[in-house]
Amino acid sequence: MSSAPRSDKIWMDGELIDWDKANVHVLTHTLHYGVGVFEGIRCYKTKKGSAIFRLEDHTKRLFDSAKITGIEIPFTMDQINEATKNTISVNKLEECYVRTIVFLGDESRGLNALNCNVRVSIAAWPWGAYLGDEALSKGINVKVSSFNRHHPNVFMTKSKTCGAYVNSIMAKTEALKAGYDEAILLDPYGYVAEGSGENIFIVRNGKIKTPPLPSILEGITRDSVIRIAHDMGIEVTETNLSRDELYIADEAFFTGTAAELTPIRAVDGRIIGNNGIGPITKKLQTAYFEAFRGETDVYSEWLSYI
Ligand code: PPE
Repeated sequence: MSSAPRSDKIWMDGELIDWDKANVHVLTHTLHYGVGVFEGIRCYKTKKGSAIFRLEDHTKRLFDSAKITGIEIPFTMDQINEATKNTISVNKLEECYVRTIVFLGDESRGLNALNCNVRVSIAAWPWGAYLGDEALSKGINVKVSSFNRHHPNVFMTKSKTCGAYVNSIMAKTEALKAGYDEAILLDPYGYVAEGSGENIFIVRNGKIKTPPLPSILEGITRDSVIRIAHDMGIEVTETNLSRDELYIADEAFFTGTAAELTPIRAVDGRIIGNNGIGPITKKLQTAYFEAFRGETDVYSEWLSYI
């Protein structure tokens, strides 16, 4: 049996079933063509119990992804929100990662997907630091990928489409095999886009810059960090970043549900700042962690208690 983290029950098409019974047929349409959409969500332990971070925003993005991809989800947003909470509570998980996926069944062969059933599953499992235990405190070593991010008219970049992640996985695999921790992908025009599963920020001369939306996923952590930085009075500009601007940044970091707020300590062998976590990155990381742990009242609307 796999040693990957797991739990007891998975919500599938409206019912909670045993983890080992949550299977699909080999002719499931999404397995062949990647037409499906998903979400990654985290739930954290707080003083007032476990709380899901920005659940409603993740569910809204799931429905937006489905709309973009042309899939009609056979549940309401409220039903998905409730099912997410139930999946966490039935598995008695205090802290976990939630993977919701909308996929197409095995009712038709070939590219015509119109007759396939739309299926939904929600799984949750304990998941620690995404990029390794030391990543959050010491930073990671990254490489600009030889693969580019999608043009918005090739893959819809606002949708978390399953098949789009072939591009991310090729970039990640290339980076890992070359001895790096993660990849940064440039957009089709040559500007910095994002990590394989993270948005990216740099700090230069006390100001924060992050790539604009067209070629990237509209990250919920990205949005949270922009709000936190504004609230701290730090300027954030959404602007094109060139590869060499990464090299001369004072600080750089990734944001994502899985990666949380991970400092970048080197890019393509160039040390960034102090080769660890920079002071502004540290301040933002602390504030972000306090927000999801329910320690800051101003961000309490981001938490959905189980
Ligand atoms: N860009 C990409 C390409 C991406 O996949 C993610 C999330 C982000 C940016 C950040 O988005 P957000 O989580 O809303 O802040 N990547 C998810 C999947 C990771 C995986 O290994 O699978 C995640 O972080 O859950």
